[in-house]
Parts: sequence; structure tokens; C-alpha cells
Amino acid sequence: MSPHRPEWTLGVEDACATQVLEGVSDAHDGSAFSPPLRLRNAPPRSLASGEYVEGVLRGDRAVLSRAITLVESNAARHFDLAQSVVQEILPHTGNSVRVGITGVPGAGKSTFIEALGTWLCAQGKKVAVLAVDPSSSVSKGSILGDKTRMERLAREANAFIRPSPSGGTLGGLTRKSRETLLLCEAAGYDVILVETVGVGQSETTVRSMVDFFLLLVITGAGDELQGMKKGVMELADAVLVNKADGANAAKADTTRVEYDRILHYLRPATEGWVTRAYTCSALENTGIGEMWGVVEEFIRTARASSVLMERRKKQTLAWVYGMVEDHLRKSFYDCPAVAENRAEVERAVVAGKLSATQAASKLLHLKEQAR
Ligand SMILES: Nc1nc2c(ncn2[C@@H]2O[C@H](COP(=O)(O)OP(=O)(O)O)[C@@H](O)[C@H]2O)c(=O)[nH]1
Ligand SMILES: [Mg+2]
Repeated sequence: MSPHRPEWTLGVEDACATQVLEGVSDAHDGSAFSPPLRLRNAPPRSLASGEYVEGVLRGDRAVLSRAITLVESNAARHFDLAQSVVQEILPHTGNSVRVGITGVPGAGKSTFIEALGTWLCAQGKKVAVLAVDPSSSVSKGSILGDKTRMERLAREANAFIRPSPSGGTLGGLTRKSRETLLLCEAAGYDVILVETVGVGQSETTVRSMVDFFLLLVITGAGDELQGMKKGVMELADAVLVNKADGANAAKADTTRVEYDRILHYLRPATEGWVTRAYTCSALENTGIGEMWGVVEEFIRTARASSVLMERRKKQTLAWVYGMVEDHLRKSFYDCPAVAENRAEVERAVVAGKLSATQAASKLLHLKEQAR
């Protein structure tokens, strides 16, 4: 491993864009290096479990960041420490409103999150923003773009913005995202906004960790509505037509009506709640407070009917089995006996000498015997 890589990239060097720059031996102004100053300012190399817990519960953003880095680490040696931290903060979680925001790239998710986040901060709320990005390749610019776009929100003392973990699909994305959310809750954030970056699997990952799921769309209706996967609409607790400003305002309203019409025929994502369409302009800050009113109404309704409690319980159990399945899959493919014989079994299947069922049995048998 390169000495200039952060330690949490252990094992994923190739897929990680982050690099720690080499230090300079003198001060930046050319004067002699002054060790005492630097040493005093340098963060401790590692914290003990209790220090993470105490710092997170105190709402210390620097410690929270480090705790998230710890749960995001792919290094086996960080795993136990991370889990003991998560275990300790668990009793202090569950008190936030968790909102997921999805939509095609360019729909305005980041802009909307910044507008909503800033609005919530003005209402005295503490807001954490997370991103879930399953793309395995080095950031396609989305994360950097998001960060620069959220400059206004990043300046708020009550906001915390955390981009998606590097390393993408290299494993544990769901676990990392969920544990990051729990850490933010323990740190006292009232609202957690989770943006899905990229398209595809991040939608279900995010849906499985939030209370309220918002689908952001734009006008250009006809094709859009047809191209829109019905599945995503069925996951949403609200559809928000963004960019309802300028010459686009009237069109946005027409689009809203069309979505409402379609939603009428779909099964709502949440029992006892009617999914509706709304409009807003993230750029001009209109409809933001109204949208939050809808979220609050949802939380009130879902709490009263205990649908919210049930959802969270189900999500936690699904998470448990998700991890069991990940583990089983990994232990199967990592098994040397399976790895050695796979190619041969595959050849036999393709040649029609072995049925798919026989092949599966054979591989599973190899795995069993390897125990
Ligand atoms: N006119 C208008 N443009 C917007 C609005 N919201 C976002 N945009 C623009 O749409 C583009 C994509 O926005 P972004 O937030 O990055 O979308 P994301 O990919 O969904 O996160 C940017 O150029 C924004 O300035 C809006 O409400 N009105
Ligand atoms: Mg974005």
C-alpha cells in the first residue's frame, strides 16, 4: 500500500480516488519547520471507542466525520472498533426524520437538498446530508459537483454534509450508509436527507433506510412519464416536479396534474398515505416549505398509525438478512474449492453435459465439504 493513501483505503487502492499529499518539511512561507505547533494541531492518530462515542454524542462534527470514516473503512482491523462504536451509539438513534431523495441526474436533487437544508436550518433544525452512490468507478464528477453546489448549506453551523463513501460496490454500501445515518442521528441531527447518486440500485438501498421517499422529476412530461419506471413511482411517498419557475412554471403544473392522475392508479408506497405530486423551484426557493409541510404531515400520520414504527422495524430486520446474504454469497465465491472447480463446472454446463441444477448442487457440495 502506498504510504500516501489514507488507511481506510486498505485493500481498495486501485478503486480509490483519495490521496493524501506528502507533507512539506518547512512552513509554507519558506520559514523553518516548527514542530511544536504542528504537533499540537495534528489530530490524534486513532481514537478509542469511548472517544468516538463521546465525541459523536456531543455533536462534535470532526469526531463524527472520523467515526463515519471508520465505519466506511474496508480494512478488517477497523471493523470491530467500528461495530463497538455503532453498538454504543445505538440507544441514541431513531429520533430524526429520515428523507430519501431520488430522481434522474439533472433533476435538481442536490439543488433541492441545499434549498431544503438551508430552509430547515433557518427553522432551527440540525440537518445532515448523505449521498448513496453505488457506482464502482472513481467518481464521475457527481460528488465533487454536489459538494461545490452545496456551498451555501455547508456554511450553516447546523448542517453536516457527507459525500458517498469511496469504493462504491466494493462491498457493504448498505451497511456503511445505514451506519452513517445512525451516527448522524446520535450526533443530534433532526433531519437526515439522503440523495441517491447515479441510477439503478441506489433507489432501493435508500428506500430501505428512510421514512419518507421523495421522487424529484422535471417537465418534458410525455416521454418522461412513459420512460419512468413504474417501480420507482411505487416507492415514492411524494412526487415533486422541480424547476417550476420562469417560462416552465405552467408546464410544471401540467406535469404535476399528469403525475397525480397516474399515481391515482398505483399502489401507494405507504399504507394509509396517499402519494401526490407537487411543484417547487429549488433554484428560486418556492414550494420548499410547503414540501416540508407534506413530510411533517406524513410523519404525523405514520406515527399515529404506527406505520412508521413498523417500517423501521422491518427495515432493521431486512438489514440483518441482507448482511447474512452478503456473507453467504461472499463465503461461497471466496471458497477455494469452489474457485478451483468453477471453470470446469461451467464448461460442462455450457457443453450440455451437466444440468444447471446439477451444477449448482455440485458447487454447493464443494462448499459444504470445504468447511
Ligand atoms: N431553472 C431551474 N434549474 C434548476 C432547478 N433546480 C436545479 N436546477 C439546475 O439543474 C441542474 C442540475 O441540478 P442538480 O441539483 O445538480 O441535479 P441532480 O443531478 O439531480 O443533483 C443545475 O444546473 C441546476 O442549477 C430549479 O428549480 N429551476
Ligand atoms: Mg446531485
